[in-house]
Amino acid sequence: MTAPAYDDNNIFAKILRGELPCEKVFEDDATLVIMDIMPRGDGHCLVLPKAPSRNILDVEPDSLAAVALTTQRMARAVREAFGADGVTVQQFNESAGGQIVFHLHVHVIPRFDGVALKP
Ligand code: DGP
Repeated sequence: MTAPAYDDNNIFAKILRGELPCEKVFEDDATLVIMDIMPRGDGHCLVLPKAPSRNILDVEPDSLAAVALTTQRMARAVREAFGADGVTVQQFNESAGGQIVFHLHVHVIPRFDGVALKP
């Protein structure tokens, strides 16, 4: 099945273009990390590639590699910054896969023993 086309009117594309505000955590040539506006726990942030891709199904390898490296960097950073016991890394693809915003992003969420994520 052919993947749907990338729509550059999505919210994260607008944030990447500077048309909408965000709470920026980290940025390099290929990725941007922002705080999630609906956090499921303290320190919940999102890793975005700067290059347009809808999700894991259409992302280019270089962009995916950059996202993976930034995700690891953020997982280590939030564990340290929040004194977390663990880190949840989560990513959704297409509506059936739970995706709501159609620009690839990876959730990075600090976790604490005995503390459930907010729904
Ligand atoms: P999902 O595509 O299922 O991973 O859900 C989208 C996530 O993006 C959700 O956790 C809320 C977050 N989000 C939605 N709109 C915005 C926004 O305008 N700014 C930020 N920072 N996060 C957003």
